[in-house]
Amino acid sequence: EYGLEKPQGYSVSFHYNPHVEYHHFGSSHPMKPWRLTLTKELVLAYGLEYTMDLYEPRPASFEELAVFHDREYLSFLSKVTPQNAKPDDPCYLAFGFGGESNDCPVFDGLWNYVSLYSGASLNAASNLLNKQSDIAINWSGGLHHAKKNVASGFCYVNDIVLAIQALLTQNQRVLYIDIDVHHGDGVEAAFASTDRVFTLSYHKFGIDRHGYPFFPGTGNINEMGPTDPANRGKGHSLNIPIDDGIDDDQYKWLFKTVTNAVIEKYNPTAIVLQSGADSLGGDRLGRFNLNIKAHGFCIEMVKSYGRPLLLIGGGGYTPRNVARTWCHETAVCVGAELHDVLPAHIPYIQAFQGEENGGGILYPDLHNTKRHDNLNSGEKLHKLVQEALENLRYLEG
Ligand code: VJV
Ligand code: CA
Ligand code: ZN
Repeated sequence: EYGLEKPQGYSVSFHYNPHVEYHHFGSSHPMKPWRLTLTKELVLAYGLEYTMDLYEPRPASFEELAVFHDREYLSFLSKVTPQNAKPDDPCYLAFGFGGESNDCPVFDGLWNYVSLYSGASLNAASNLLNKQSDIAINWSGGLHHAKKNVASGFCYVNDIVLAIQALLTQNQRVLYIDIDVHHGDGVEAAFASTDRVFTLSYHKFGIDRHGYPFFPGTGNINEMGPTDPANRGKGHSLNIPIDDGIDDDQYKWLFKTVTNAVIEKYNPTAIVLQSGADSLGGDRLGRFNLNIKAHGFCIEMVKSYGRPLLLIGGGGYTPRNVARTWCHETAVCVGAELHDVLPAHIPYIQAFQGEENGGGILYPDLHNTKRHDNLNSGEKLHKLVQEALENLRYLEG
């Protein structure tokens, strides 16, 4: 009815527990789990549920999370509530809570929230392991900043690390690719001492006019993981620092050139792709100028390698465009083309209507909705690609 084609031979699974959407970080906090409701409604309105296997995963257990995280940290996470939290407790700050930015607030149901999104990533990984799916999707995951004993940048538990650890039980080499506008520092740090995971992150990097680095402040081109030759993880990270306002053609060229080279050289047996939607134009926290189809191009390209693929969410702070993008990328996975005019019967349709909300269509022009000047010259990008390819030489033993 909406122009769906037959799936092109890929078995796709969708892992989602709707309880995750009812959690609130606080009224003006940019992270809004409600964007997952909007995403799900678009996916259903286009009939994409008939083209995939749907799973409603159980929450991850304490023991499952302890495969990566420290028990003391998890025990704190499982007990803290807005009522019993003591912001002056030294362990509160040490675990990444409070602080002046309040990036990681304590909210009602926090433990339930982290167990739900992590359970979905673990469920998706096990579907790839037992070959039930070629592509497994969890839009509620992708919380790439969490460390083993510290919450950071809206992330409390690192579902990506947990999923990669699961994939490593049957895969010799896992490639992690991160197109969130922020550096995937937590995943990079977790696998800094192994050559069995290669991490590749594209992100905004630089210092603003007030002297503050763009969060988290790491991920320059020369950061390739440990340099100590005794460390097995040497040269197994690649960071692509990008400036404000990058456009569709530049990003697609950059992504294609560098990602192709990494895949050819590292030859992974499974790929995990974090598809943070804060790299879109008009994102509340982002700085890039990408349109939905340019973002989706990255998924299309990675899919074309035909390796087991775990596709997960991440950032994305303009909910209507997060939903559009992840719906489009779900369609890319199953090989469907979607009609630009949104189906009329979508719940929350008003979130997509009106000039400022994208005029009731799936692919509005997001270019320069936030007027970030493009600070990436062709010359700078060519030099960046050249350096990235040079860094890849460290992969040869
Ligand atoms: O930039 C930061 C940390 C500071 C910000 C400035 N203060 C003064 C000091 C600390 C350095 N944090 C970032 C975190 C971004 C996390 C991105 C997560 C992901 O997309 O990569 C993956 C899910 C940041 N940027 C914007 C904010 N924090 C922000 C936090 C808020 C807020 C508004 C903006 C927290 C609470 C409220 N508003 C109410
Ligand atoms: Ca990134
Ligand atoms: Zn982000």
